[in-house]
Amino acid sequence: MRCTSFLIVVSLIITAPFKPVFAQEKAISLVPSRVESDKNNDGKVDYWQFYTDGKLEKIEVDSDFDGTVDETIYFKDGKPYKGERDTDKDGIADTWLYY
Ligand SMILES: [Ca+2]
Ligand SMILES: [Ca+2]
Repeated sequence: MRCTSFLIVVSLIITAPFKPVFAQEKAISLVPSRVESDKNNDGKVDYWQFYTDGKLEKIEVDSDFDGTVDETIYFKDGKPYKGERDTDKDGIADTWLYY
């Protein structure tokens, strides 16, 4: 009986359809959606680049390193088209730049 069970298991393994297993069956995107930098080397991120499908969409900057974004630059087709700045540090943009 034991031998029969063993033979059944072995025959199932042998006749099972072979499917190779690859380490990475899913395609891994190497294009970042966000890049962060610490421009003043204080250990806190103060510069962000945002990408969609590999295209730069927006840059945010904390130019005075107080932990709050105070400048945003928007991109279209890889070129800047609009910028916003919060110069009085109230959290609301008060200066707009058009490229
Ligand atoms: Ca920093
Ligand atoms: Ca700031």
